[in-house]
Amino acid sequence: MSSSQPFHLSSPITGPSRKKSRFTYRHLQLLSQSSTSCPLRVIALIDYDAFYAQCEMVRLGVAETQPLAVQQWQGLIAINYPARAFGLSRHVTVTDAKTKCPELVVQHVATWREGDDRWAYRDDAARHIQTDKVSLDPYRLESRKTLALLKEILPAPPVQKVERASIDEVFLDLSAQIHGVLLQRYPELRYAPYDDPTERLPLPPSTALDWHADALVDLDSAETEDDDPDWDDVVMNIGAEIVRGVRQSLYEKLKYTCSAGIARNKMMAKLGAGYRKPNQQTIVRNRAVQHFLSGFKFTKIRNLGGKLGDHVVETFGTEEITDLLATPVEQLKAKLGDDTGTWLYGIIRGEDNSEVSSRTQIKSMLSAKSFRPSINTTEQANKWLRIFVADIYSRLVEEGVTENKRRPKTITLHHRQGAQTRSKQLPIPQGRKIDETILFELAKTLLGQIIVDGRAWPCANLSLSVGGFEDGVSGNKGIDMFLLKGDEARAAMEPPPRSNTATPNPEDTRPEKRRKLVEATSIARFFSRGDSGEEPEEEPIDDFADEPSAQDEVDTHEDQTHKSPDLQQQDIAAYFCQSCQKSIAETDRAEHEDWHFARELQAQESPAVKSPANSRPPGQISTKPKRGGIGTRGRGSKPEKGQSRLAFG
Ligand code: TTP
Ligand code: CA
Ligand code: CA
Repeated sequence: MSSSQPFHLSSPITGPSRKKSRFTYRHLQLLSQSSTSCPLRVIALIDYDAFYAQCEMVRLGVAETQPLAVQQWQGLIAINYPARAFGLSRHVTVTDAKTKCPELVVQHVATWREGDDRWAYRDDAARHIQTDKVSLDPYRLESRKTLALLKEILPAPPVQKVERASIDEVFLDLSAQIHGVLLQRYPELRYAPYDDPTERLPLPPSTALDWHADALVDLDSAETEDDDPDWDDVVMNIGAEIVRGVRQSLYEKLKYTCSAGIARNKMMAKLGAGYRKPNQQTIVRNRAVQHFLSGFKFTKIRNLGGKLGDHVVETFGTEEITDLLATPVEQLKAKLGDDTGTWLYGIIRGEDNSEVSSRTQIKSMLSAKSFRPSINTTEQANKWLRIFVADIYSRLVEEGVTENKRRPKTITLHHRQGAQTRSKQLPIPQGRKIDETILFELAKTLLGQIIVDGRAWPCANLSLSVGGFEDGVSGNKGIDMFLLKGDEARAAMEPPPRSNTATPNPEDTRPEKRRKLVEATSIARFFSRGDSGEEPEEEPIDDFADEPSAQDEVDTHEDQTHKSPDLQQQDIAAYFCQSCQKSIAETDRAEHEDWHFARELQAQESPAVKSPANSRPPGQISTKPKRGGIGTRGRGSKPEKGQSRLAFG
């Protein structure tokens, strides 16, 4: 059997005269499964250049060389590269920008305005900060268009693994696709001698790899360009080739340019993408990781841009990765907690085995407005609630809520006065269609509850969010589904094929059957959460709208007096499960389809990923610090709003 030892890149298997690769047939097998413990894995991050500015250029059909900036109220939030050549940046005022670059096209973002039922581009928006609210819909839609194209270009899932990381960023796990290319180009890799997966691979041909015009970051001090390549270099080279093709198609079909980073994990890919811009790709080979990292402050790393990073700086009195490298893991653990300490120890060594998760789905939607000056009446607040509802509802429609593909369970109103934030939450009644009227009624009820508590006015910020999304269809089809059209969508909606084991009767509520159903459901849930078991992420969009500073985090200091109890079902709607040929209560639909999904997954699962327990490499703990790792809610886990905002650049 194969070795269950985790592979350490830092301890290459070298001999006096190395005739074999450091990698084994088992590593190739892990590559084909996009395993996060595979030392040959290749991850890419695609980040669109001056994204909002490009969206406007495409929409307005301006020439590529035309300097253009996107304005939000009195500030600039995106500046295209021709405009950057004039020294323009986000910190320049609109007036200064026009002085520095007289031919600059300045486009204000679209806004919602009280009384209108749609956002629109308006010439007078900048003067209406008090009556308008920014709409990011145009950019969201473009973001989705590019994502849909990406998914079309890449091989179908499960080989394809794509994760939308923010409005203009997408992670690709290219491992399985590269595995296919490798076997095609190097047939000698197909069969392990003596069927022994621990056998080391033959070395790749020693001819120099052609990196075209790609940026390569410098190698670690112990490495030289004269060293013969090993398979980790070859896979990066193939990854670069794939990404080059993807970028070309994005440009040819949609006219968007992007920069990309290609590396062994998400963290290094993200750092690589920022290395050379615009319209370039950077490869961080394994042999260059440590040298590349030493050039960064750790606060530039994903998840370390926010409070966690600040805390680490305070604790260790440095921002330099190099300084932290000297700190023993025990000390990191003692100061930061076991999980966060271990995670940080790995991260500064360029280790990150977080998964590229295609199952990321929108988990909440938020619409917010900061008031300057503050507002003082229910009437004023209601006007904003109406806009929030219209904003959220249009996004819900896009997410397939009207077709009952997914629906949120709760609605929350956050209210800020000075530094104090309060929020109230209500369940969204099940069993009836979600529309603007019901959302508006709920929002007004929530506001009423805040008013009853007192100290409602003056109010500096209101935000409305819906969350707790549940699938109306099985598995991870949410995001992908609405990108599909017509027949495609119908085909994808088809229930999973019957498996050849006996079909259970999910209506059967005998304890044994019930228990199995629950188990299967939790397996499906597990898979839908990636390997951490945490709640899936929020909508992966950095929502800067009307939130000019990171201090407006909405979900700190929550005062959720109304936890959402499940509402009693009045009318029990039913749907027909094609696989079971049975009618199932609508309320049980998600669970039922989860069950099919879990079965399907189990049937498809490759031997190495038999159960959730070994979807992580043996002997390794999660690289993600758990929530509360350093004693504060949410720190150190998924980037919080503020963190992602800071890490955004
Ligand atoms: P970024 O990817 O950070 O920047 P960018 O795409 O404009 O430029 P680059 O070529 O350097 O990647 O952000 C993506 C979009 O998010 C950006 O076009 C506008 C928006 N954004 C804001 O609204 N406010 C901000 O503070 C930042 C950083 C971005
Ligand atoms: Ca960008
Ligand atoms: Ca970005």
